[in-house]
Amino acid sequence: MDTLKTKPNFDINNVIDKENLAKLEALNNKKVMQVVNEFVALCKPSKVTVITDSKEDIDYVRQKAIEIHEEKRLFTEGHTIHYDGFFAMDYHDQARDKANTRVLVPKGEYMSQWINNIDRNEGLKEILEIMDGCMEGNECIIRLFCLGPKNSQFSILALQLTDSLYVAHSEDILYRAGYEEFKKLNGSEEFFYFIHSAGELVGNPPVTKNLDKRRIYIDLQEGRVLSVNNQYAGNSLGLKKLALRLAIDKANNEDWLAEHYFILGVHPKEKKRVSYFCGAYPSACGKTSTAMLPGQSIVGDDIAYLRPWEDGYAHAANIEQGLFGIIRDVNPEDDPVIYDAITTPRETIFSNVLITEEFPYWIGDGKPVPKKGINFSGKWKKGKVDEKGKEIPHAHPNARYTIRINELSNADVNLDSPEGVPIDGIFYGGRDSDTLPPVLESLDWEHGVFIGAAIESETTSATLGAEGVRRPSPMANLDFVVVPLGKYLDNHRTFGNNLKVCPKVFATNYFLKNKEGKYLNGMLDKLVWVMWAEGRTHNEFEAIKTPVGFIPKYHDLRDLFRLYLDKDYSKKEYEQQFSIRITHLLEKLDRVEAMYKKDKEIPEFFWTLLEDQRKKLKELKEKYNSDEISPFDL
Ligand code: SPV
Ligand code: MN
Repeated sequence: MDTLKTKPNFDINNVIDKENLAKLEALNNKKVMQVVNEFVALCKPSKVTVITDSKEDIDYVRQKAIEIHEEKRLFTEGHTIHYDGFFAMDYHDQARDKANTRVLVPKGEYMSQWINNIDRNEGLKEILEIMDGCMEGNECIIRLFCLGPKNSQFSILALQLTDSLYVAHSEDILYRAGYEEFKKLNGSEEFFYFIHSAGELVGNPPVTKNLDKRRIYIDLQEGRVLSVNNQYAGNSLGLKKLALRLAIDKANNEDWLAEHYFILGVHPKEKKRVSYFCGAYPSACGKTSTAMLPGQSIVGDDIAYLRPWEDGYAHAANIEQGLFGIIRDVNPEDDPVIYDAITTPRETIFSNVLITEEFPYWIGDGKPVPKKGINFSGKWKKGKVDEKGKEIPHAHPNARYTIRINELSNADVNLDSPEGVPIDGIFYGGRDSDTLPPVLESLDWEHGVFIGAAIESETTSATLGAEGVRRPSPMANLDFVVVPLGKYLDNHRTFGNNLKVCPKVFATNYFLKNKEGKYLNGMLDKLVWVMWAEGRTHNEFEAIKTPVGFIPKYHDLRDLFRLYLDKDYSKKEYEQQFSIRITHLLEKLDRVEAMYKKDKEIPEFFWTLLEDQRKKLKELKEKYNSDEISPFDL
């Protein structure tokens, strides 16, 4: 490690002018001043600028991002392009860095082995050394936001220091302004804070140079996250996945939920009602396409807080107000709403796509791939390879767009409601070629927690390594859970059990295949599963009880396919999709058992449910003397 570059007697007054200092002092918050003093002294920017909720201040951020080349204007009004660091196809800053994101755990505290962690003292020493002088020569932007709707039980305030104008600008699109909210704190220390630095930059556009010193350390004790040497939003934006981790810790100590959920408004045809659903899906398992189902409304696509409400329901709020969405495969046919929003004039940040003649191109946009342009690797032309000879695609597979949800034609009317929305159901979706049917309902809330805990996703040809390997992904939240898994599952259990109106829980699987490896469902069929679930939350359909949950009856699905997709749904299709595959289900239980056995203090209800399902599946097998039982026989 280099020797520390600490300048003795660093005086913040040399880098902040009177006007900016006055903006900070107007917050009347000692802790804000203390955090700013401490980290400005450590990071040593040459200038400190405080951004209030005023239009002038926010415009300043937009302008500065362009001025320092972290963003560049495109042809369409409001559109800009930002690039994250790229040195080679396997060495870049184009995605979340799981290996270097760690929870700081105080000595003697237990942490699940599934959660990447480091001794708190050791981790703090390491990252504070890396951060010493990390903003030298750069401007530090101070921003204040509100996670969740304002003036609400959901609201949590957040202070962000960053030297990335792209970060400060993205947060403006994605989060609710909070400068005025901080004043209402009356000096309270109840807020999260995030210190971020892109570190030393190279090139034009300027990108993080020292990716080997990229660190994202989560300090639960202080309610803060320190993040350095990165720009990619999933690593850099305090309010996104970094705040989710702090919120999970807080929620698990206060009996509410902070989850990696979308929030969807479901509007059944011929009924005058809307029912709200949350959903958690591991990546590439259909989360966005479910949140954006045609004819429905979106509250959020990534992170939700859930709290018990006076009406007996759990209410959920989107802690964000924008989308940081994967742009791959957004085209007029598959995703018309988003495509329309990001190809017309409005404030939109594109990241890591190809630019030719000031227009963006991405994988799966439905257009011919341009022969050349500028992309995340600099000047690009077809056939370009990295230093190891690996072909560089025209746009990165994880390229993104950043927009406000209220710009979408399917934005839900309750997007900013301080009450959130009452939740009727929760979906857990995985990727599984041969085990679970396309939809099933849990036997009760606790079994629903089990279903969420047992989500698995199969690897696909899109990632390196063997195909079809199942990875556990509890609540699609494992990357973000910062409390031991046993505590997390128990918090889910008590949360639901204490509600007067408990959400129904559903498992979905859009990826079931037949023996020849062909998908058994069409892309749009998920609308039918969602509508069946919605009906179930209103006691409208009967169901068949199996050891692993309730499955739909044929005639209900037949009617729903007719009503929503104008499609004939045959008995044969139903039978193929909804048969109970005993051996596969037992093998899944074995994998779940093996994973959780490695952890301490997994609650008893979890093991009881596991054993109960195992026993009943075996009984079923004996009774029918068959390994695959048709739903018509049940
Ligand atoms: C995810 O990876 O779950 C995302 C994008 O939503 S990121 O901001 O990288 O977390
Ligand atoms: Mn996410």
